[in-house]
Amino acid sequence: MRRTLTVAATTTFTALAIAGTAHAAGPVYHGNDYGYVSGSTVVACDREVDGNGVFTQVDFYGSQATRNFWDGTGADSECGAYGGETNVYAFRVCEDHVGCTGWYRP
Ligand SMILES: [Ca+2]
Ligand SMILES: [Ca+2]
Repeated sequence: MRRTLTVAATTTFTALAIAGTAHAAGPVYHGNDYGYVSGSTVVACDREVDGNGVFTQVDFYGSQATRNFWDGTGADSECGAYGGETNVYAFRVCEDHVGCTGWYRP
């Protein structure tokens, strides 16, 4: 009985750690870089000319693996946009070699 209770508590803590941050009303910024999820579209925008790529990392509902959606063109006027991504649970914006924001709900 004691063992069962411990496992349940750990699972709850993990869920809160991922979903506990604020919901995103607009783009989530990492410095000048940003990303967001709008409907079924995932967007990543690299706005810093520094050699570090930018991607929006998406966590999906269920057992679907977490995936990275890159701004494949670097810091220019175009962002990376990927349609048809349903089932998004949470996302964060990451700068390669630097780090990521916290997780946000779309
Ligand atoms: Ca950059
Ligand atoms: Ca770009």
